[in-house]
Amino acid sequence: MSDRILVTRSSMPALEEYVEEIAPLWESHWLTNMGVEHKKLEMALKERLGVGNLALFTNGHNALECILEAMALPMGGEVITTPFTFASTTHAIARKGLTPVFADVTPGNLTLDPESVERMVTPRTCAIVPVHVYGNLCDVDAIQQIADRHGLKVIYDAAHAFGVERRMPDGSWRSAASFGDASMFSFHATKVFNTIEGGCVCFKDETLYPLLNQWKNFGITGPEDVEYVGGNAKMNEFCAAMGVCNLRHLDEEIKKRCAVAKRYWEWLEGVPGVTVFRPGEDVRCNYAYLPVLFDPEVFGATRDDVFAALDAVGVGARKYFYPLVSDYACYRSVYSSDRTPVAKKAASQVLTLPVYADLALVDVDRICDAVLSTGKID
Ligand code: T4K
Repeated sequence: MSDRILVTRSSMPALEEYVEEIAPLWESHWLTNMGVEHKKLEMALKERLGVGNLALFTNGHNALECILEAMALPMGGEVITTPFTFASTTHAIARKGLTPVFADVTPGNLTLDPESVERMVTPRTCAIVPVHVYGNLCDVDAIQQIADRHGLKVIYDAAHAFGVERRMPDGSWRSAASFGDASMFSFHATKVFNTIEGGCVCFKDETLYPLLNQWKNFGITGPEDVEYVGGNAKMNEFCAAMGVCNLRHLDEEIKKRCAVAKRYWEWLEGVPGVTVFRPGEDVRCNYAYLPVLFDPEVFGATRDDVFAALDAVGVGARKYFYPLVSDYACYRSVYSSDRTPVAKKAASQVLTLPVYADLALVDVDRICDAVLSTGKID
C-alpha cells in the first residue's frame, strides 16, 4: 500500500457540480444567515428524512446543545446517556447545566441497554440521550416505553445515523429521525452525508422551530428585539450548498459503502475472537463505521496489536470509542467506568477499520489480511 489509508475520507461532489451550485452567490452576495441554499437544504432534508420539523446548525454539537436547551429541562436534572460515544454527547449535556448519568450498553450493538437505563432512573431524571453509535439503531421501542413510564424526554444523538432506516410492523420504512422527541444528526466532513461542517435537529414539537432559529441567531426575535441569550450556530451558504450536492449522491455512496462493509464481513465474520456488527433484516444500514471487537484471549492479539500492525502497513484505523467518556480527565473524578462493564470491555477491544465509498475492495483484502495475520489463529 503506497498511500496511507485513513479511517475515512470525505465524500465530495464533482467540482463542477459544486461550482454550479455556489455560482449564484456571486450574484446575490448573500453568504449566510438563512439564505437560499440553507432553505433549499432544509426542505430537501425534511423530505429525505420524512420529518415535518428540522433545523440546520453549524455542526451536530451545537444542534444537540440547542435542542437540549429548547426542551427546557430543569437545571441540574439527570440525563441518562452512554459513556460509549464521542465527547460531544456528554459535553452537550454538561454544558447545558444538566447532570450526565451513565448507563451501560448492550453487547449486541453497543447502544444503550434499556434495562440499565431503567435502573438509573431517579426522581431527578428528566431525559434520556441515547446514541445510535456507528449508525446501529438503539432499541427505540424499549427506550420510549421507559420514557413514557417515567415522563422523560428522549433526545437521540443520531450523529452517525443519517440514512439509517427501520422497517415498521406494517412493512413501511422510517428514518432514524422519527424516534423520540428529537434527533440530532452530524454533517461533519467524516460523516456519510457531509456539509463540510454542519448538523441538524429533527423534532416532534413544531413550536420549537422559531425558538431554535432564534437561539442559533443570538436570540434575535425581530429587527430591534432580542428575547433570548442565544448564540451563533447558523449554517453558511457554502456548507449548505455542499449538502445540496452531496445529498444527490447519497444513495450511490451508501451502496458503495455497503460493498466495502460486506467485503470486511466476508473476511472477519466467524473468526474466533473477532466480533463484527451486521445490521438486522429490519434495518437499512448506512455503513458509517466498521467497528470490530478483538478478544485477545481468543484471537491471540489485542486491539492495540492490530492497531499497530495496521499502522505499520500504512492503515490508520481508529479506536472509536476509547477511552470511555467516563474515563476522560474532565469526568473521571466523578464517574467510574467499572459501573458500565460492557461499555468498558468494548472500549478496550474496539477498532474501527477504514470505510468510505471509494475504498477499493483490494485494499479491504489487504487490510483484512494484515488484521488476521496479527492473530494467532491456525
Ligand atoms: N455525537 C457523536 C456520537 C459524534 O460522533 C459526533 C462527532 C458528534 C456528536 C458531534 O458532531 P459534530 O459537531 O462534529 O458535527 C471526528 C469528527 O470531527 C467528529 O465529527 C466525529 N463525531 C468523530 C467521531 O470523529 P476526529 O478528531 O476523530 O477527526 P479527525 O480529524 O481525526 O478525522 C478522522 C479521519 O477522517 C481522518 O483520519 C481522515 C478523515 N477526514 C478528516 C477530515 C477532518 C477527511 O477525510 N476529511 C476531513 O476533512 O473527530
